[in-house]
Amino acid sequence: MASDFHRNVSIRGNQDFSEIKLKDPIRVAAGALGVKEALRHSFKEMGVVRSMTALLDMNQQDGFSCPSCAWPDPEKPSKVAEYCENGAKALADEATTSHIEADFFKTHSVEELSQLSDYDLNKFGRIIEPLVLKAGSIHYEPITWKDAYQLMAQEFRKLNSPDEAIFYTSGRSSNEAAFLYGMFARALGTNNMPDCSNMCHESSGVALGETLGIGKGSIKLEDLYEAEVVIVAGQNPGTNHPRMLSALEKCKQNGGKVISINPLKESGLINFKNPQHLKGWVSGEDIADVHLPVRINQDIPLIKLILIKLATLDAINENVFDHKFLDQYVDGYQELIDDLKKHDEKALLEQCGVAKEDIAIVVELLAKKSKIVVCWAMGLTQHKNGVENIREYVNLLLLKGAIGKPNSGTCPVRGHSNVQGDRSVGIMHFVDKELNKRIEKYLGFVPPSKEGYDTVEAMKAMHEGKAKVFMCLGGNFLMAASDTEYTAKGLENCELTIQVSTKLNRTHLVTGKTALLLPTYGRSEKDLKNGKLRHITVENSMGQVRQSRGLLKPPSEQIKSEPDIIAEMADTFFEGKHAMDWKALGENYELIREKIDQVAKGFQDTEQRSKGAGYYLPNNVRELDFTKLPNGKAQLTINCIPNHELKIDEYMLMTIRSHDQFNTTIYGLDDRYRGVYNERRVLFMNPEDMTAGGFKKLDVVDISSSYDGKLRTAHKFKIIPYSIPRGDLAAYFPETNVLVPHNHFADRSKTPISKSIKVTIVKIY
Ligand SMILES: Nc1nc2c(c(=O)[nH]1)N[C@H]1C(S)=C(S)[C@@H](COP(=O)(O)OP(=O)(O)OC[C@H]3O[C@@H](n4cnc5c(=O)[nH]c(N)nc54)[C@H](O)[C@@H]3O)O[C@H]1N2
Ligand SMILES: Nc1nc2c(c(=O)[nH]1)N[C@H]1C(S)=C(S)[C@@H](COP(=O)(O)OP(=O)(O)OC[C@H]3O[C@@H](n4cnc5c(=O)[nH]c(N)nc54)[C@H](O)[C@@H]3O)O[C@H]1N2
Ligand SMILES: [Mo]
Repeated sequence: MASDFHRNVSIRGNQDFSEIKLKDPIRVAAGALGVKEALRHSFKEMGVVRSMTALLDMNQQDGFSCPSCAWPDPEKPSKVAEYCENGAKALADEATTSHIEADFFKTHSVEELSQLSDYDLNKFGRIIEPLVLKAGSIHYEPITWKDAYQLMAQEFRKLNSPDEAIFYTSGRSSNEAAFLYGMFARALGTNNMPDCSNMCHESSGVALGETLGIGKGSIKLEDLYEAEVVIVAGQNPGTNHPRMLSALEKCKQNGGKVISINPLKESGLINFKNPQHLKGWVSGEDIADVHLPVRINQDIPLIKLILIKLATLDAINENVFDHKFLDQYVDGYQELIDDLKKHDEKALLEQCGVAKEDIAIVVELLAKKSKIVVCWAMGLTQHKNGVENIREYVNLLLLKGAIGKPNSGTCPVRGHSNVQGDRSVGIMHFVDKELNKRIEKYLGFVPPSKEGYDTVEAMKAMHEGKAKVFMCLGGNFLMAASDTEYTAKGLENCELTIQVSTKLNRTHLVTGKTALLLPTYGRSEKDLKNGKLRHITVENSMGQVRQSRGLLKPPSEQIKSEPDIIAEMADTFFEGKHAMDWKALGENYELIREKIDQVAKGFQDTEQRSKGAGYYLPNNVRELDFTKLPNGKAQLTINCIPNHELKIDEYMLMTIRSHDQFNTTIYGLDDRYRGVYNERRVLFMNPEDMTAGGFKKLDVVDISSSYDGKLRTAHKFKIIPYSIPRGDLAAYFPETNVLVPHNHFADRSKTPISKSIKVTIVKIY
């Protein structure tokens, strides 16, 4: 019977080792090799003509916005292509000429496909027609769009409460798609809108909201050019945001200094050749002037120590901190200074693991300079104290008066290319009362006022059988979320899972009883409707909204745009009886943008203003307006020192990205910046720890975590000696997500603890 039918699908796929090769890490990021790699990948996936057409259009003002990261484009675009190796790879991955043909799933069952690795799954190419995996079947089969919409409507109608439906969003969707999607969830009656941001920069949003009154960064791209000091903490720009290196290079040419704070000496920060101009081809130079190899999750003791030393200098010479700024704009100065006095400098030094001499260099730099920017990413957010980490860096900026002024401020470097825009137009699990009022006024329905599930709660609800329908607008929830086994059970508990996707991934194989796989356009593709070329809008990491217009021919006529799919789904469900005219919105994005202007905060005349370089959304920090915060001031905060209490045989593991992946999409098996080729299941370990623990290079080990008495194991990883602080380990995400307990996450932001997992390792052979 279908009800007790269970598909025998694997959450791991193939775990055989390939022929690993180790070389010295390539320390020079980007440069000619980066360009060569980008072109090699593009030509292979897309062919020469399609590649060159697309690459030259990417990130130009009337072209399309890069589908890779959210780093902004320069105000004056360069004549040469404004792309990086990874942007080119992301593009090649989406615009690949490989397609999954109609009879592919007839011959390949989901059970069989799940035995393959994520890398192999991605290689099959684009999904080009809507597919259904019926209850009791192990083969996807084609379904008409009309029947797919009917099936969804039917399942939504069967729910006992709208809260049995969950709507996940990955961060690649356009503002238009995300807006319709978020409003559909609300019109159905739920705020169950987990998104990838919950696993990513949610800690930044919470920390910045509490201290500065807006959950976004405060700087514009140009601010970096003449900053005196840029701190890059917990971020690997050479791999994940390569275009940022050009901005750091400009900063250095203007005399600025760059400080890297990271357990690893990441390539790019250490050495960089700019492929955009001639000089870069010849001279590779270190971007970071100082590198502080902090131990994993010990940024708070490090920054506290720096603050204590600055406070000592300030007591002698009153212009180290900006007292005028502190008096006028900041709350909590005396409390913070009093708290700093309670800490023992020696203990802090020991805890952070950084050399005294290096800290002295940084203190001297910071004491003298006032135009300071802090950039960060997952190295700060994905810890139990992720919110506190960021607040501690904000303390530094506020004490120096480096907030809301030119060339100073906060720069949380976003991940997905439109993750910030999605939140701005209404993808959120929490309730924004002002937004709800505007929805009621301008969209004509009453949205729910009960908080919905975030990612962690969504996993739990599915696991406990409280959710019946799980829809994903992009992404790969199974592999991106923590605790893979736990999450898989949750997905399998659902009656219907719906994936709006471009490429095949494991969340398409480990599904609800019935599953829909709905193909959609990539960012680079032409969105033609009734002969008219449509464009979408996106918001970059610095709050700038601009248009994006694809130019490549989509791989099949059966593919639909995300707004089309959502609008048709809504129209079928409501049968035309809803205050919103879903059909009209799906056809005409200008109407969606009108609604966004009315409903989403800060959007105004988007149709016109998003042209060309686009426009900035309002940002109170840039105006030095803290009226929404207690006492109308920015907030200094007191943050506790993280205490991990590692047992004698325990290490601290961070799960990071290789140079050849975009999140769960694995482009290749090499990480040339870390010198590892042809293998991803590797564990980076300090050579002294290896000796102390009796491990040798390429020993194969199982890695286990044990939280709340539950043992979780990631099998078979090869040990690689690497320059990493003692006691710390690093391995790649998503292979190690099985180790991250679903119920351990950052306080208040609920971001999983993917960067500080306590583990033990056991040698297998
Ligand atoms: N090519 C490519 N580009 C991407 C992505 C991709 O997968 N591939 N992903 C996109 C997304 S969604 C995101 S969110 C970003 C992610 O961008 P990053 O945050 O740069 O990505 P991670 O690999 O997770 O790297 C985290 C960095 O933090 C350091 N780190 C870990 N723990 C700590 C700590 O406790 N303190 C400090 N100071 N540092 C620490 C690690 O050594 C590593 O250098 O990149 C985006 N861009
Ligand atoms: N252990 C550990 N876990 C992590 C992290 C970590 O550092 N460590 N990082 C976390 C972070 S920062 C993030 S952001 C999440 C990422 O989580 P997700 O956003 O859920 O994952 P992605 O791998 O980016 O999703 C890739 C899939 O998106 C689909 N796709 C690609 N482009 C499009 C498009 O244009 N439209 C649609 N509809 N679909 C598209 C493709 O089918 C592809 O397979 O993972 C998180 N998980
Ligand atoms: Mo992310």
